[in-house]
Amino acid sequence: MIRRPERPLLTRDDIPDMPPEIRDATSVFNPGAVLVDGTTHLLLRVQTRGRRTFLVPAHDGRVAPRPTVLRGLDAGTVFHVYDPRVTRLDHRLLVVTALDTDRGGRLALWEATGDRAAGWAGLDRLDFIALTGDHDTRNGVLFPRQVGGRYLLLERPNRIPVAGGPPTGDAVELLASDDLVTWQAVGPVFGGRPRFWDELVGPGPPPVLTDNGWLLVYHGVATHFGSANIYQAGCLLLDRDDPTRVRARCRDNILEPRRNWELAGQVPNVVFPSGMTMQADGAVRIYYGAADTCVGCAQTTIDALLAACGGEGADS
Ligand code: BMA
Repeated sequence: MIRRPERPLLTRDDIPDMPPEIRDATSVFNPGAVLVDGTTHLLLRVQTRGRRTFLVPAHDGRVAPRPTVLRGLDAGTVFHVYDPRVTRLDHRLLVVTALDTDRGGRLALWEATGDRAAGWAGLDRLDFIALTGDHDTRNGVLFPRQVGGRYLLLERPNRIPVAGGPPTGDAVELLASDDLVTWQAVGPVFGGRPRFWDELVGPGPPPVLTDNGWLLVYHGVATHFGSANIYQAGCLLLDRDDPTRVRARCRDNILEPRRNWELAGQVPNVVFPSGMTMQADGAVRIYYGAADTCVGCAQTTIDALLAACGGEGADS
């Protein structure tokens, strides 16, 4: 993967004040991404000095003047809505976000319903559709098409307690739905690999259908470095018709924190892939949060990612 640009794509300096919600933003990271009519639209996670979280649309270096309006959220007490993954499905833009609630982590599914003429692909307004369940979970992402007549979603339940922090997890699972509202568990998909780069795992951007199956970029966390967890990116291939079956999986990570802005920030040593677009020329762009502080972009190709699933070619 090649960082393009070499510097952060977006930093807090790119976030205009949006009083009363955002003044002098602290950080911008973990964006969703989607290509609409040739333009890459991002949905940014912006954090304030009050450690409040807002979603903000952006494209081509332009950032919307107002945070995304969230309508109809029905999930009790919600402290934060964060880490959006944007999926284009049948001409709809659907978004899965994590929720930080008084009962723990949940996943919410939304539809982008803003006025497209406003220029933000509808991402300036999200209408709540449903929670994916009532269990503690994070890192949800919707497939871009139905499989076997059903909608599919990957999630990473939070089943591992963490002293002094929210629980985490080392297993990604598949859910299915007929109507996007009620979700049923299908089964486990992949887990962490203890003692290696991806001990904890979570799905990243929406999976992409290739001739070899569903290509999924995910994040892995190495936890065996004392207090310094290292967040990296990797990829694997899931069976086209039965995405609970892993066909191939990278051995090495494909992107790891190496630049100063990935190594240092609110949370050090983090690259967190959350958006991915495929350009007409075959280039793949992966958008990621760096150190929970800014947004990076790294470029590769589908072929290079497939090769990495076969164990070849990590050089970044
Ligand atoms: C994960 C999520 C992400 C965050 C990452 C690193 O568990 O909370 O939002 O970027 O940790 O702090």
